Amino acid sequence: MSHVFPPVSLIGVPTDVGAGHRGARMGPEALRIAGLQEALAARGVDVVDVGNVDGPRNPWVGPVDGYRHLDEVVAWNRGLMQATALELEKGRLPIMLGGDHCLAMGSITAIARHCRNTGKKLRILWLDAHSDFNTSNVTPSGNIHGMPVACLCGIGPQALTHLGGDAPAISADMVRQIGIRSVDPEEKRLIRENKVEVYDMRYIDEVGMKRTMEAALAGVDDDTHLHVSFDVDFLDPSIAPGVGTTVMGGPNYREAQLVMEMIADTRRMGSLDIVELNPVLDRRNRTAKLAVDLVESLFGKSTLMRD
Ligand code: 5AB
Ligand code: MN
Ligand code: MN
Ligand code: MN
Repeated sequence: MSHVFPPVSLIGVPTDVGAGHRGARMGPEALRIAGLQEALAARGVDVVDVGNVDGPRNPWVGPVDGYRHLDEVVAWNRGLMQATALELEKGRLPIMLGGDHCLAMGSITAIARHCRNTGKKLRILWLDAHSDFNTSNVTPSGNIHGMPVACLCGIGPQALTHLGGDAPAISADMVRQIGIRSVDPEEKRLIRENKVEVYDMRYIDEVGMKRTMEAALAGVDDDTHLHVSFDVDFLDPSIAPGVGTTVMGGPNYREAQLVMEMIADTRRMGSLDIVELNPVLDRRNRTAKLAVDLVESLFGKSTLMRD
């Protein structure tokens, strides 16, 4: 193998309290059954499964003051923040097995603090059909999985913006969003106001995935911690049906694989969220298997003779 990856810890986060569909809570098991740990071990990665973070059940009630299940989302993220910090302190690369995308608040809050403590620059690649930059005033759904980037940037309820003590956990200039094709009107305004760098599908169509990734990875160096937040709905629904919020016109298999290979080539990935996988909506665990395949590419599996 061309290079050795850091040891990996799989952290299950069986939550769907942030989503508009139930079922993402089964995502961690689906990823395990699809053979994530075995696939990484077969690539020579030292990988342990630390089990699941605990959190409250999904009460399945409507939004209150623009937030659905806010207390539950806070509780899940407090637990995950601690679990993530523990693995980072051991020098391990945490992989969050989601679970809905609200969990990125807990993981990234811990990762950002770790970067501050170790003097690393943080770069976040947000692979998603959605920008996840809504607030309680503008959200069309109240679903908090549509709000994590805004909350991490300090825009949101105190309980979520201050998960790690101080706000904001990150600044918008750390974020690169790739694959975006569904942004709510007011969310668009917030994205522009906060100057989030977005590589939407039109950009990818016009410029190509290779140059998109070169732009998104520009400036990543030896002192960078690269965090990948992989919302499975990033992928075109024709290859990834097992998600709650499908949007047509996403990256195909080859484009997605190139994304992962180019991230692997940087050798700077320090953490990964795999989110929004919903086994209830999947067919024969196909989307979970695809996610595992793409994670193998993130860990250096190449289609070409480059190993
Ligand atoms: B996901 C929508 N913008 O806020 C909203 O899957 C969808 O984590 C959010 O990207 C999708 O409800 C959240 C319409
Ligand atoms: Mn999404
Ligand atoms: Mn998302
Ligand atoms: Mn979704």
